[in-house]
Amino acid sequence: MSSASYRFSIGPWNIGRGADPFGPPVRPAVAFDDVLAAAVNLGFEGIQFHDDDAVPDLENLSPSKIVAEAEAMKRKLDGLGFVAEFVAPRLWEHANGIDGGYTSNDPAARRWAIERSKRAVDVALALGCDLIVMWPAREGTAVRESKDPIAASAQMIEAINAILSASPRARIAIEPKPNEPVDHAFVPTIGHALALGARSADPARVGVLIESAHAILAGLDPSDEMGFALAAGKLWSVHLNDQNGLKFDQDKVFGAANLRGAFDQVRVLEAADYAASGAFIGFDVKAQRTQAADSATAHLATSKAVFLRLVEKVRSFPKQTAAQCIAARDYEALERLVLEHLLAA
Ligand code: XUL
Ligand code: MN
Repeated sequence: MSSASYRFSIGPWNIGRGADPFGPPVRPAVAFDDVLAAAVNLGFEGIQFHDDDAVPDLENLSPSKIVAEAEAMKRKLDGLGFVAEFVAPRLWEHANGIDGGYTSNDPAARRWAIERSKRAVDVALALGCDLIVMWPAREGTAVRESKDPIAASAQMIEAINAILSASPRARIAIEPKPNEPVDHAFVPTIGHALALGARSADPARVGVLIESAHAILAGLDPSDEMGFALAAGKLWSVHLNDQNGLKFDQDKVFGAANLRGAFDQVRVLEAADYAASGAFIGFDVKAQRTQAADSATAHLATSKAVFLRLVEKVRSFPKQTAAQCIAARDYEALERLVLEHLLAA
């Protein structure tokens, strides 16, 4: 079993303002420097970026100015002992991406999406990281007949190849999600993401980021999704969180809805020695709308504490007894063993 220690990462959007579709923000905006201060307090060493988290207003900057600003950000991170984990092109908030980026029906929007993604590669390299996270947010449909799924698949591969060709160092971690903001996404599961990667120009540079809630929204078990990716050497980041059934993307505290499911995710990460791979543990969790501003990082602290408690639970699990249950095919006894272990102080 792994003795390596885990590295944790945070994205600025994880300290949100409490807005939801039915109400405006309820907390003041958190300055990026305050996100870094929170990361220090929480013991997080990696920073996850959208391209415009790292270089605000990049749509209005020249490519050389974008790189200069990203380099300045890297100096700030270096000074505080942080590393950039990844950069994700934020296509879904821009007007050009209103009907999707890579799979938009508008060829000019598709060209924009690819150009912006190449700029995200520039930002990543200037920040000293090589990982691009592709969350294909609006790559899908609200009206099924509005797009051609065969063409969409080819367009996704075209975009992946364009990003790979931007730098021989660039790697892509696709973060699938089955719905929201679209009704049906073109890349809903890890299987879809890995299949696209396999069909790309350089499969060795395409992997995945698994978010627990996204797998649950697809009706899948996050730990099995992780196992599938780990078996292929493709799990390059995780967004651990939780989700209470099939509804809007809740980004709940890790383990808050299904502690046993969280245990199983930690179990598979431990079994694969994920920590030793150097990849980060991120928590894509959201502070509740009711939370006061001065304690709006509690959801991150709790997620990390639960994760570390579950690492201990996995390491202290009575594996020999479990193996005997399995050998005897006494899965009722195994069920009891797991539940007693989770309930034990
Ligand atoms: C959306 C989601 C995003 C990505 C990064 O559901 O998970 O936060 O992780 O943009
Ligand atoms: Mn996520």
